[in-house]
Amino acid sequence: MQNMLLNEAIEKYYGLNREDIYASMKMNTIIREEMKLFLDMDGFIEVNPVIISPISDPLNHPVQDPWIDYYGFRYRLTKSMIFHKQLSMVFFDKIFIFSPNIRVEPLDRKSTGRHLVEFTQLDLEVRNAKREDVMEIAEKMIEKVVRRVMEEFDIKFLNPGLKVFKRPYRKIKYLDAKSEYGEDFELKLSKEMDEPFWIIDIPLEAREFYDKETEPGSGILRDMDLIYPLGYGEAISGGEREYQYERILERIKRKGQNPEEFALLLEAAKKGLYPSAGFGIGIERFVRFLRGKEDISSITLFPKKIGEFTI
Ligand code: ASN
Repeated sequence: MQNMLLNEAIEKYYGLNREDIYASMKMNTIIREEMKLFLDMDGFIEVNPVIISPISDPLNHPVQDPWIDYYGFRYRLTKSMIFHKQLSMVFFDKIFIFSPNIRVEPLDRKSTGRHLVEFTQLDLEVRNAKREDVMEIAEKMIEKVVRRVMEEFDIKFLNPGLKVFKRPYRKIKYLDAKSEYGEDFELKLSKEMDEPFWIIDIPLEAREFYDKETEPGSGILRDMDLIYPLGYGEAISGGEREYQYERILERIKRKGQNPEEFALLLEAAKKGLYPSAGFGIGIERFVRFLRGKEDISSITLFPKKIGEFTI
């Protein structure tokens, strides 16, 4: 069985269109290059990715939590470097990482076109920053990437709707969008718009415990998602962070999570974490959007597709 699947996977690999996969990987290279240039110029330090650790992002939806036996300890594979970003603020005031993430997503996400089990996000964090500061960074960085890509690429490799988007992007409150468009507001709005837009003030139940509440008990967070237009969906998620021990503990409990699982973060918070804000932007999703492709696995060399045996 395994051999049969492996043969199939190899057939598929050799069947890839050379010109097409080259364009995607070139796009991926340019995105990283421009992001790095932009962030270097803005005083950011690139730090190393963490692949395994006793602690990782719990996420807000049911995702398997794969782990390895690390000399008898349970080390998780990174789902996002959120906690390492917060910890890094002890030494740095602006950091970024090209961070490989593993998320064994539920099967019902198989047909979204924008989920890969293995992907890379450009994850960044800024000490003492507000949500609006990092939103501005995101918009400027995206503009730089789009300009370069439009210069460099033959139109046939680009999304026909691609242009330099007007800044600042529109901001829509989560609850307003939901009451106007219903549960499926994100996709509906994404299909309707031809410019990227922000969803802000996401309520607590729709997010992880680490994004900061506007004020204790408000139930609304100082966070945001960036949504691509033309139906491409979520690009970025991020926000300001809870950094005080009591607040983090309270938020973990409110989520019904086990504080012991986050002992490492809680211990650090007792010693003192800094306030910070940051976000992550998926590189493969950015390639998919810029290239105007339906399926994210078509722009990745060794895609790990949900529920599929791949190399
Ligand atoms: N990178 C995201 C953030 O900074 C977290 C995530 O990927 N879930 O908020």
